[in-house]
Amino acid sequence: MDDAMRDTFARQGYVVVPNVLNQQQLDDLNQVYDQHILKREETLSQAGDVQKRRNIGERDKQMTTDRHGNTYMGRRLWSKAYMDLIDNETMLPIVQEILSDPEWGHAPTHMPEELRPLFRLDHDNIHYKPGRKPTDAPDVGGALHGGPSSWHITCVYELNTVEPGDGGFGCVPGTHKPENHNKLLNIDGDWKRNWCDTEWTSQLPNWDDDVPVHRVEAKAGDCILFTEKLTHGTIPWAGSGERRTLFYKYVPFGMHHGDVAYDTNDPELTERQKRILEFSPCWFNEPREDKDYSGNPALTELHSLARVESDPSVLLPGMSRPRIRLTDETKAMLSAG
Ligand SMILES: O=C(O)CCC(=O)C(=O)O
Repeated sequence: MDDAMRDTFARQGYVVVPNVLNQQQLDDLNQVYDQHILKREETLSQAGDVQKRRNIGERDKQMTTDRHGNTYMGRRLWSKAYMDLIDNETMLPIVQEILSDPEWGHAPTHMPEELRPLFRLDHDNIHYKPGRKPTDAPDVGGALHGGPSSWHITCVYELNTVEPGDGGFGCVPGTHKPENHNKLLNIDGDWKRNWCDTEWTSQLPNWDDDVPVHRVEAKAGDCILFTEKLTHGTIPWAGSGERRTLFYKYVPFGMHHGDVAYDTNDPELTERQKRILEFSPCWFNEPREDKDYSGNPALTELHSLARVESDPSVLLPGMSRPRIRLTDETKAMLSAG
């Protein structure tokens, strides 16, 4: 990451990294994408459902076990080109820098230095929208979400160019910092749903001009990198072309988030890709209580240096530390030393 990019990311909470994918990579990714769209459209038209077109690519079940004895299942769009996105050569060092240096507020400060480079791909998402026709039903987009205490970051790969006014990724730059996020919290009304003026949605009339919304445009092959500390959402799609977007969401070592588990035994994966897909062997936070980890007790093992809070003294100006999700019982145990 050069200094200009680093400054932009620190100020806005996102940055567009241009020309990350070349034409060959785009063609290979789009070819697999095409097959899934065809499959999806067939299923939806048989079901008479023309609305549910946002997420494509159900997870195939692929049960497998890693060297720590954790079991995994689930993969979506999958080919050599998709595997290579796991550790894309342009994005990998940037992701590593942001997830391993506690000054950005993703990695807890008490994580030992040697573990910091070992970030993980937590899950991926795929957003698709067909080119819009005048007869299509209104598109309402998605609510704003994300906040300063999050600890994951996302690489958003655009497989088609997003033109001005098309929609897609939108955000409120600067709201990864509590000072700006609080300006949103102080807006009267449902600001999470009424954040953007489009043909089908309106921004609240009392929106705070200090926190303007960005509609982020990008060329096919660009990558929008954003921190999930940033308040962001989906702007309704008005483009005449298709929206084809991939989201790769990474967490620091030992930080549970969504915990989608990938097939780490695929022989086509490189050692580095397998490492990035594998669960951490011990943790600095605990999994969500709504998930069942009884089959994977290793995924609940706390690192011996786990603490209740990350030290805020190392943070870049205005940045927020990650929330360490722990049960009250664990907090009490750690606090008692
Ligand atoms: O680009 C978009 O549609 C927004 C995606 C989003 O909200 C997310 O990945 O959490």
